[in-house]
Amino acid sequence: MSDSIHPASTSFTDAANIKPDDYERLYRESVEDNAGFWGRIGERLEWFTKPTRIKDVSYAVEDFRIRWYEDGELNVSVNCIDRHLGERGDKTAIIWEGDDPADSRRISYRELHAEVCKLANALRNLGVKRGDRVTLYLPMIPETAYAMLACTRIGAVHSVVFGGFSPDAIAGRIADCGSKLVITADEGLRGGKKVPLKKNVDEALTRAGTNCVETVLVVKRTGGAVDMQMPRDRWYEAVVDGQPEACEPERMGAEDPLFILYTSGSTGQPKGVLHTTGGYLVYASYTHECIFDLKEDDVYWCTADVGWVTGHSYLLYGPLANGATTVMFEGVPNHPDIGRFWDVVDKHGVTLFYTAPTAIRALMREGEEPVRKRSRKSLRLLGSVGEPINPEAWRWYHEVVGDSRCPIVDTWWQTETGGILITPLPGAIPQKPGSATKPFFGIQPAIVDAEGNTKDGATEGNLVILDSWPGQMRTVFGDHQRFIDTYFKTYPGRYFTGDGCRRDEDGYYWITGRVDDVINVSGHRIGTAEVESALVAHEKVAEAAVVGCPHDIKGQGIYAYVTLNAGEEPSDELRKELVQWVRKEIGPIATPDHLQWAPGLPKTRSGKIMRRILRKIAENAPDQLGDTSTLADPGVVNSLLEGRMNR
Ligand code: 6R9
Repeated sequence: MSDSIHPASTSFTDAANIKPDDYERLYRESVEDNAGFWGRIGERLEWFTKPTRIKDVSYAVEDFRIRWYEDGELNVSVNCIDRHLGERGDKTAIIWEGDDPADSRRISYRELHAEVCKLANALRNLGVKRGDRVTLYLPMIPETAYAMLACTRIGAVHSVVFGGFSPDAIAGRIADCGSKLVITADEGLRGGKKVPLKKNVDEALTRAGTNCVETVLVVKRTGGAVDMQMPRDRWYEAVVDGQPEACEPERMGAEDPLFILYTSGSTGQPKGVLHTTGGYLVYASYTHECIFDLKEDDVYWCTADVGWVTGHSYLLYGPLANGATTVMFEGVPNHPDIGRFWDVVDKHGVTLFYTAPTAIRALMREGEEPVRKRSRKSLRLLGSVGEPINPEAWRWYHEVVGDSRCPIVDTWWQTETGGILITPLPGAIPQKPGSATKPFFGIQPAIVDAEGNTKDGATEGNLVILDSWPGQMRTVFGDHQRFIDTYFKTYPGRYFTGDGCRRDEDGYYWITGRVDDVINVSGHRIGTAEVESALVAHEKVAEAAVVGCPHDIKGQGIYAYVTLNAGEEPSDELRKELVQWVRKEIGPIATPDHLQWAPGLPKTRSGKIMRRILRKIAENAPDQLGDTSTLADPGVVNSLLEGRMNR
């Protein structure tokens, strides 16, 4: 049933950017002459100096390098704004839809240019130079787009920190990249509730390692009271006021850093994924045009927050590089009511809609009525990202949201990949509910077994990518060795994705989820190690082990096993306290769904926690525990199974 095939309608296909017959041919060309292909695609950008050296890549650990368009020079803000001014100056670049439905604005490319230039000038005046890092901790407001683009204009490297992260998490990210300046807002507004952004920044800046910050710019969003510490803190409006509406763009090398985005891995603290200028923009813009079948008059809406990579590549950079109209939504899907998404679709005539399975499942639970009540007739394509979409949710999305009229692009990619790697091309590749389908141009996926042997045909195993693409991350900021060790050592000569994958007899790829210690909660990555270290930082906790568990809405939930210090007694109060503690240490997205007391944890004789067993206990699948004979103390398993019942 889940293998049912959905080709796009002929009316969609006839007008599609990539036609059914084009895919196989273009794909073959793109891998046979990879550098030639990307050389041609690179011409879509405006370069100060055109690149002649297109690709220089080696995945060999001893001779490692990833370079694209190396000798080219360009500026991202020029590509996203200036070059559209001639023909699209009055076209709407950003439709901003506020938390309150009465609050919305349209910003033309010309206005965007003026705002970005003013802020870029202000940043230069504040001493921000090419290569300096700037941390953004902002809600979904136009100033956030201005800030990202203003950084690119002057060659500063932005690090956007999601507005749901705690002061500790912000501090860690500021300290790691040594930010000179932070841009935040007085408060954020989501679902009618205020989020104390400036206060969180203030707290973050009292932590160790954050004295690199010289200036904090504060956007007035709600007008709520904040504590301005002079001379460090400055109002955004005040520094921007009176600045010239033109600003000389920095000529950046294609391989100069563009941004850092922190993401969770299987070990240690989040890593600063670094993307560079030329390859990233070529890849984000080209994938956006092909995969969303972008046309000049489309109104494109990606519901992701700019704090995640999807908000970087497919809310901001890809669409603006393509001269598109992109919707930026400040609110949440259920405020003022559960029909908000479809109200926004009707209000702005959204044609291309891109969201996450967790949102679809949450809306699905509320029934068809709120969707059917809205017209949605403008929609012509739907997209999904962040986690595997279960076939039931896919069908609901297709039949109810899209009235069985819109193709669905189930796009698989990662923070590390910069852009989409496996996806349907909507007019060319028939969809199967739950499958990300086929590789994008130039992408060579392979499935390997635990030893790294390539498995051919219909098979299942770990997903690797054999060759580079322009949007690939270049390093972990400040720790290049960690980059190589994390992604290129497990299977030498190949990029390891961390995902499991099945390939069917039609060559379609089905992502089965992470095979490492990363939990995907509502499409957001949480490292088990991060939650564990937050828990053990509590004075009463001796040890903690965290695994993912199935969750109807979130996809995966967080299941924590906690061993208390000798003399401490488990209680419901302490359980609540620890759950709150994790929220405070990392942020609400890391809130454990379950917390079980564990007198002992299942460990091998060498002391490694056997998470496989903890996962099965969390899933309540005691019959699938597998071999427990290598445990130092097999008895702990029974006590954990009993503990689960009494949780
Ligand atoms: C873009 C983004 C990456 C992880 C990735 C995988 C999961 C993303 C998916 C998907 C199945 C899809 N993932 N898209 N799994 N189907 N269409 O989400 O980046 O936050 O770094 O997460 O998300 O497990 O490895 P990021």
